[in-house]
Amino acid sequence: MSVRTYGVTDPISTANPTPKENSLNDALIGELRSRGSFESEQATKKRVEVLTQFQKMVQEFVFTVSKKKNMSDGMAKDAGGKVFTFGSYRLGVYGPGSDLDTLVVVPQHVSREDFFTVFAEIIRKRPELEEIVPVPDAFVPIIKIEYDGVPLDLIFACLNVPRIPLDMTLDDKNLLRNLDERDLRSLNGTRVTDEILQLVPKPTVFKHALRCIKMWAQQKAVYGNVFGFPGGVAWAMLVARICQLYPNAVSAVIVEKFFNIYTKWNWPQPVLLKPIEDGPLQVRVWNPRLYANDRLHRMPVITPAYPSMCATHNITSSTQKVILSELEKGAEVVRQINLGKKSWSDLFDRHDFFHHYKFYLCVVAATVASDEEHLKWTGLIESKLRHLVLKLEVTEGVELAHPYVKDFSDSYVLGDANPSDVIGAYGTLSGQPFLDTLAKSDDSNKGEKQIHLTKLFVGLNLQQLKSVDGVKKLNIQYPCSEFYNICKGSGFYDEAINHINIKNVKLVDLPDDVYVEGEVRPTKNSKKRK
Ligand code: 3AT
Ligand code: MN
Ligand code: MN
Repeated sequence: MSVRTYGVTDPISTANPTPKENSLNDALIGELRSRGSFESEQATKKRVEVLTQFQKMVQEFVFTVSKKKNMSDGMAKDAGGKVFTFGSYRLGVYGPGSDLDTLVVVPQHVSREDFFTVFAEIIRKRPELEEIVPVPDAFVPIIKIEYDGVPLDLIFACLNVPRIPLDMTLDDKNLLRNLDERDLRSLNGTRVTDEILQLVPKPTVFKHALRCIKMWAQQKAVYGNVFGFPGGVAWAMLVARICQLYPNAVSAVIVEKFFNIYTKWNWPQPVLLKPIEDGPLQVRVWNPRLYANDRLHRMPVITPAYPSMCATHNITSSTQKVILSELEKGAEVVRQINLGKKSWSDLFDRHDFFHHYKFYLCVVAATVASDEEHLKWTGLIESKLRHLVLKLEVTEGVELAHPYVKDFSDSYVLGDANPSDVIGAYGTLSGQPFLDTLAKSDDSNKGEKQIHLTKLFVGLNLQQLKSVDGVKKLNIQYPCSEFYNICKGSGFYDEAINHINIKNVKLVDLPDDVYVEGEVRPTKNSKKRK
């Protein structure tokens, strides 16, 4: 039995699992396994090997730069260098499709520029390297690679110390003194995940419960920070808090309590894993008493590592309603599972987003230029989508604006077609015949002029607008034009190649590709609507 108290209150119950709970837990893990949540032992061994190789490459990198700075062999060797991980791998909830999120930590005399030149050169020499995309100008500068079949996200942090030994840890907040903002951001991922793991009583129980919650959230389309839902780290902290409250429970019980507790949670009371700490930096720590902005957070989930931040600041009034409604449904399913009337697989039923609403908005982003140009443009638009949602939420007649957490993309050969005709047809069922007259991009027509298209959806719940002389029409022109202004004013926008357009799409006019295999699309005659 665990004796230490984890978290900001005493536990609710320290009971050990009953035989029934143990068997429910076995069933849960079996269900996760059959849905492909876990990767094979061999694939995991491969990840460990790749990390070992990168540890060596990082030491070679630091050694090379140190020698260039005229250090002796001994000093250059002692300068060290170390890889840390973060993301799903570090949390122990990675699957076959996961990448390896890796942080490279180096001593003070090695620069970010060295990372993108000297270190990139060391990687490029390896025969295992399949692809490398350095993105030095990103908010968190990154080198994305594919190495021996494993995708890696490599980020970089330089600490204000002369040596980074192999037993180095990142928990000391004094390490953050006098660091560059980019180094601080890079360190944050590892520092947060490391703390979360230290703050849960039983890591394995936590990991299995989190796998379940992640799978549920993904199936219900309530996973994704950019779109206004909790992301991986936020869901992890939400699960971790339940683990603290039930330190001896098995994962199945954690999942049950998760739904019971968060459906009753007194939002905006924050979810904390430990008391918020002060620290040595001139940076803001989350504090709703001090900062008006922090008081706006609807479902605050606070990161434990200094400087504590709200991981869920993107949640809007609509996405909160959607999350709470899914939590309610989850609580009911779990209740039925406990009664033996349902099984875990019922918890993972796919959402009905593309059946549920009468009206949708379809945001179409298009680029008549390279794939990379389009990627930049859609990245921007996705990151701004929640501003459209926020504007819609305060529009008269809109009860709910529900953003979908995934985009859909296509590329065509433009030929003689007019981009605005293509964009006009894109995103609807009725526009498909016109699109079918164009050739889809493939390897054979790469030299011809291409149009790349991406669509995003927002489901709308509308209330009838009554005015003195009858029913008023909903006017979404204002939120849409505001959204266009945000996107076009962003510095990413290139008038010559980028386009953005929002259209109303009725349920029966949704395009076919939003439905997955085996899903029957709604038609005019199928009157089934909730
Ligand atoms: P997978 O198993 O890899 O799908 P994950 O939780 O590891 O799930 P990611 O690899 O996408 O997800 O992200 C890992 C962390 O990297 C999460 C977040 O702290 C950080 N991160 C991801 N995308 C961004 C971004 N665009 N900007 C800043 N930080 C990011
Ligand atoms: Mn990852
Ligand atoms: Mn990643």
